[in-house]
Amino acid sequence: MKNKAYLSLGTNLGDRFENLVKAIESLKGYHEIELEACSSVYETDPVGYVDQDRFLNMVISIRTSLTARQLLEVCMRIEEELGRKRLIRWGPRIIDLDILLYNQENIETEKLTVPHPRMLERAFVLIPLMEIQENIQIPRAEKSLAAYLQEIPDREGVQIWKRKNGEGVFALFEN
Ligand code: GSY
Repeated sequence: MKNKAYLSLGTNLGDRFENLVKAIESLKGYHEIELEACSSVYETDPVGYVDQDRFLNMVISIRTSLTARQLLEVCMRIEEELGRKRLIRWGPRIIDLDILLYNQENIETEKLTVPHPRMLERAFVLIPLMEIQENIQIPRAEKSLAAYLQEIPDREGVQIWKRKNGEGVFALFEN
């Protein structure tokens, strides 16, 4: 499959780990999507609206024959199937599936902006992304990911929660 995309997953409601597993299983259920790599799972302090529970976050890379627009629709469908309700804009959520990167493309439409507009400001995205691809090139970025990360004050709020290749149910994510 010719396109490569990176997705960010986040959850802070219900059984957070199960939400991640279900989202990844759903993505793998599409024959147009091939899971390539998963980061570890991180527990992270909420960013934005801070009066809410801690998140589990991770990043995955996929290969896909879907266009970016189709991939967005798949992500939104999975969010809905897992029961996400959009109540408070930055508030608690069962699952959030964001497209970070799609090839090296710059996409700006009403529904989708890629690279994700806030990805370089979020330690909960940069840390798992760097784990799976440290030297990734981000369109229009002027510095390395490590340099962006150094500028984020709350990076201590991102802690490893389940290490990749660790024991147990995390193996579910492997191909
Ligand atoms: O952008 C995704 C939803 N979200 C998150 C998140 O996934 N993790 C953390 N730590 N804070 C967040 N704030 C929002 S909104």
